[in-house]
Amino acid sequence: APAIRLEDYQPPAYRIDTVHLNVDLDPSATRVTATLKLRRQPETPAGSPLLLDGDELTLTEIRINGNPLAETAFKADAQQLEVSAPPAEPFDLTLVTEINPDANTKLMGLYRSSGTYCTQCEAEGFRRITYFLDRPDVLSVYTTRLEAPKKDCPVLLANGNLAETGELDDGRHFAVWHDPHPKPAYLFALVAGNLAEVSDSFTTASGKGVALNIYVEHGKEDRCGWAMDSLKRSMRWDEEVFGREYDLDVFNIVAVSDFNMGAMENKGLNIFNDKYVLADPETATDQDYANIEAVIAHEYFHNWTGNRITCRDWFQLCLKEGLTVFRDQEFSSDMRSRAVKRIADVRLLKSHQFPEDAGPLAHPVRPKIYHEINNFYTATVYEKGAEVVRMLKTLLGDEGFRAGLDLYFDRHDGEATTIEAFLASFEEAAGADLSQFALWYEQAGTPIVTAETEYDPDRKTFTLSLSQEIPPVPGQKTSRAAVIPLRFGLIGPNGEDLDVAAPEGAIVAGDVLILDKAHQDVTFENVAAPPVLSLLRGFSAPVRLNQHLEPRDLAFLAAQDKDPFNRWQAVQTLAMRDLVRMTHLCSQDQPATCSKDVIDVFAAILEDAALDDALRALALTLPSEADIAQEIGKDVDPDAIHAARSIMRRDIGSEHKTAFQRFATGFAPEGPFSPDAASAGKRALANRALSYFALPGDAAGQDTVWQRFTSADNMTDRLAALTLLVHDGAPQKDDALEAYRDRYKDNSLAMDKWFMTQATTPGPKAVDIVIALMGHPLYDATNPNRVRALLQSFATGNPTQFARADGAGFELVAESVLEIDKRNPQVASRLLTSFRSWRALDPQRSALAESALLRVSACEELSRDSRDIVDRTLQ
Ligand code: HT7
Ligand code: ZN
Repeated sequence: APAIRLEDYQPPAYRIDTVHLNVDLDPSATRVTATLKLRRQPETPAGSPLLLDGDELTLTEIRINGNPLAETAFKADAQQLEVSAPPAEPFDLTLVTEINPDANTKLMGLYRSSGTYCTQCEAEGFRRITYFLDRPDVLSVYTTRLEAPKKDCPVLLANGNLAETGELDDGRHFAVWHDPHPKPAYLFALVAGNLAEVSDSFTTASGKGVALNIYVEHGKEDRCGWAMDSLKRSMRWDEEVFGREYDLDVFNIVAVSDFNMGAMENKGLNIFNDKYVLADPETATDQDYANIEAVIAHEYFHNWTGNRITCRDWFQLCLKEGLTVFRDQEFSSDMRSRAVKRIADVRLLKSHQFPEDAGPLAHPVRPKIYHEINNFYTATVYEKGAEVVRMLKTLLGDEGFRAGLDLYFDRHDGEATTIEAFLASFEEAAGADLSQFALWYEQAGTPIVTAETEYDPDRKTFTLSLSQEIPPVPGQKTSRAAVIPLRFGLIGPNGEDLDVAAPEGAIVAGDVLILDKAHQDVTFENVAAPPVLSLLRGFSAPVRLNQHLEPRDLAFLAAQDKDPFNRWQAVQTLAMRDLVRMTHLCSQDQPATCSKDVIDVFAAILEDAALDDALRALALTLPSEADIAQEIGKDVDPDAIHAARSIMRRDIGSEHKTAFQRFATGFAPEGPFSPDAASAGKRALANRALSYFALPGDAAGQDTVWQRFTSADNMTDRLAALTLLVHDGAPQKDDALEAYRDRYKDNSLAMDKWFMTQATTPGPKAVDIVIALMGHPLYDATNPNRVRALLQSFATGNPTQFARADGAGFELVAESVLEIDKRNPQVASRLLTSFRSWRALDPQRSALAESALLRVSACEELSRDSRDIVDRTLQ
């Protein structure tokens, strides 16, 4: 496929002002009649050909201003329609296409999920419905008429407000939806099916009533309460925090069970993966509740950041995604504990985005080139994109940030725009120069910030020497210094932040130091005694911090830092250092034990009753095996990492057995289940403690886990217990798996957790288990959630078995990619990204990974999606 480059952007030659769609639904032969009001752009010479995008389309009729077009006047193939000499004046183009929803296994365009017709048009799915200028800078007003048998499809939905409904002959009926807000085609949606409706309402700040509906398969109505509650809170929050009101009479959400991603923000008609809608205590974990709240909010917030103001081209994807992730993170922080949310977000960033940015798939937050846009819905665009917005807020302060965003909304409402326009609004409103800051959008790779300190007891000065560099990444050998806001504190001996004086201009907002050169020294005067530096508080920039702190300083920060993020970070750093040391010992078959520093810091956390429960649970969580692999960086031996981490868990657990027992068994929230953050925090702490109390091989401990499993009144506890039993190879593991399956065999989302638990079991049987489960009657290789639960979790959550020393794990995933790619390229290419860190493995393993990748690459029929990933991964 040809490369698409940002520098080649050209505005469209024609625009489409209105779109009238008439969709006559049929499972295998849906007829779409599209009437487009086209307008030649003043810069386009009269008579210039009109080129419309298509994908797997069959054109059956074409008319201009009502007159059928001569065969010589157009060329249509499955991919493109060319009208050679369209009228110079505005004209109506009518197209009739026929499509087959049942045969659409890519889940892009119009398809059926469990009998329900639904669409997914971002990024380029609308061209699978009709020929169109399928690009985000063509904004049109849509009117959609749907027609279907009433018995099969009592519910007919599209974007906007309902304009008309009516009955037709032969048991058919129709509905007309009109969306007054001009939008790009990627925000188009329709849904038709036999669905249950859960309704509520919302009154906007200016007093407008909005009907809220969630549509789900019949029988799932009572699992929509949390999603509806999250939606209403999101709507209110966006009014209160960003001054953004909703703008249609109705907001519809539809949950479907076959969906390539999490959800989609189609105007007025969000379509969701049912995983991000359905929840009750019996089937959803606390994490599921938090995810639903965040995804509902995210899609709702897109109404302003994405829909009212959209992207000029797909290179600007972070304009809507980074900003909207930032907004949903802020929402969740306000709904829950800010510190806990920040730690969770940074963990995600470090575990997903940092490896992406350090490997062959690295790209800037705003890429400059792509072959397949579907492969750019990445952690870099989303998560790093959100971090860049967060830094903007840190640099400009709350007021400057809000003023910039208000200007952006005012100035660009109804437009398709760019990162430059976004930054210009902040420059103007806050009086800032963001030209150097803009590098965050241009440069790939994670900057490494090195910090060295020196205290001069005679002059009473404390000097901080900072430097930054980005290691080379594909296509970027050198880099320029970025603007890095470093939130910091100098902590005195009693744990108080010192009130220190620093040179003019180096510091903003009291506690943020700006590093904007390759090297920079900052000297603080009148510092009475050597302080401990707490740097990068709140993870104020997406960088790797290289700062040597003595174990006693880390222990001090873990106990004293007033910044909860850095307290957590100090525990992680201590544990990580020790895990790396122990891994080296394990890889040489030498005895390894956990250091006293780590044992002691865990004691301090356990004893600190003032700490938030959820925060305490996080502080007691060891870095993951993938985190350790990332820290080691080269010649990675996943077995040694697993061994080291298991030893650390054992040593900490046996050392603090009584304390862990206390939390494990006597700490459940009281009363009936509630998903609120405080109750979830208690469960998180109890279950974390249980994992240290019940160590592998400890019969009494595992009996406690079995009791928890059988007596749990909620999914969080039940799944935590199941995972411990299965992953630790407890004698009760088979009984537990069987009991779980019997309980949940009719609930596919709950069964996904069963598949996932088994797929992530460390130990040599995992590959065989996954292969056996692929033949399980409840596994369905055509459903993306099932594939993610079994294969993606295996590839990303079972490092020792995916990277098994005989290559069987790589083979399994490569074979599966080839199989899935024939049906659903997006799901296949995402699975393929699990190979992205293959070069960091030890030579034997990396050679095996390479040969698996070459096998994939050798397939001539590979989709554009998978071809792009495999080529870049091997480069
Ligand atoms: N904006 C949505 C992206 C999305 C998507 C992209 C490609 C293929 C399928 C997709 N489904 C949803 C999701 C979001 O960020 O809100
Ligand atoms: Zn989004």
